[in-house]
Amino acid sequence: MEKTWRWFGKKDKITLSMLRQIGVEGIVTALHEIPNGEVWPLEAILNLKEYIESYGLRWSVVESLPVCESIKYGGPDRDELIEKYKISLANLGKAGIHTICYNFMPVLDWARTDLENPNPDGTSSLFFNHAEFAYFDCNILKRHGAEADYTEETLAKVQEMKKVFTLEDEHRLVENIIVKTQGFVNGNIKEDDDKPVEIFRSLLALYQGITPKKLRENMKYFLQAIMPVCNEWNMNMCVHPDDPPLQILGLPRIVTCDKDIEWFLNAVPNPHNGLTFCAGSLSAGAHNDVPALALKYADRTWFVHLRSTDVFPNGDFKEASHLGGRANIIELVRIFETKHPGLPMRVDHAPLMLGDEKMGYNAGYSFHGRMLALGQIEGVMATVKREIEENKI
Ligand code: DNO
Repeated sequence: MEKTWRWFGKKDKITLSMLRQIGVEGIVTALHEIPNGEVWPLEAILNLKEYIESYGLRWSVVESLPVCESIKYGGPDRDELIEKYKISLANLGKAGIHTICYNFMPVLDWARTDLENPNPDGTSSLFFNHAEFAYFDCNILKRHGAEADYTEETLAKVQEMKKVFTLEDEHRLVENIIVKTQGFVNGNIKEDDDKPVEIFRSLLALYQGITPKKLRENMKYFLQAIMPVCNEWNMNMCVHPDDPPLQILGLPRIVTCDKDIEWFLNAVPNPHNGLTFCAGSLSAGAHNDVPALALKYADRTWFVHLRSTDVFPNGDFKEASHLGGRANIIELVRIFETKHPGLPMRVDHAPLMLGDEKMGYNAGYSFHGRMLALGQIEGVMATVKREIEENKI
């Protein structure tokens, strides 16, 4: 696998020369300054590509070329937006960048309730607490009918929280769930927006009446429309699974499990329509057998995110060590190295450690934590390489 790293552009405090020193080969990035829905000009793509190459690295993957909400819910301007998307894709193809990560999650990209959940060793990790999420949904967002989506046990915990939660606790949940985890990935809510909850409510309203079936139709419509450009420019589209792979906030979520993946791959049976195999997202659903999914979908995978989670009996989950948790990364490396060698791979969502917490990195994208994880994965890759050379697998 190619060792890649998500880098947030020239403003990222983690510089390309630092990445070169720690053995990174490929860069995963985007033209973050271009608002969602606008065309990515060829010149801007080439500029960034040359900059990356001047450090002896390559621009391996675009993460993400965002799909606008209107394409997802099927708004009146979706054809116009798809045309723009096609131009951006062709420009990336012309520049020699062929792997595109995107997602089809309505409104909320990934969701966590705690960005610094302490570990006994002094590091901290990302955490998803169902009861806190329910508190946000029922008491802060005040979504109509939200209570019906939670178990009695969870609602009882929400009642307990109500007795002790301060405004500060509520602010922290809003920041974690819809601001700090979202601003840098999907642009729906930015760090300096003063009324994030109101903005979020109006975004949710766009999906009223959009069933999973409708969202699937819209995904198929989008994929069918862009496939001619993908064929022409050899563009591999790889959808990121929903994170967590569960139904949340009454929104339709359609990339959560084996059946979902099978559906979208068969709906548009072109190899350019593929998957970002995010081991961590998939592992956060107790219904997913992650190595079995890797075996089944390795040939339609174009990009791999390696991370893992521990899922607790009540469904809460925490980001685990890259060598632990339920994703089984060691087995995943074996599967991808034998079934689809050479795929770009990046580590994801590592702990905050050794001063990372003071650096203001984007949530989940620490330096020391990711560097440690990359070292661990390199060790696994070297071991698997040896196993292959000695015909042991
Ligand atoms: C979170 C990321 C996601 C991912 C997008 C891809 O850390 O894995 O935000 O980049 O969903 O479109």
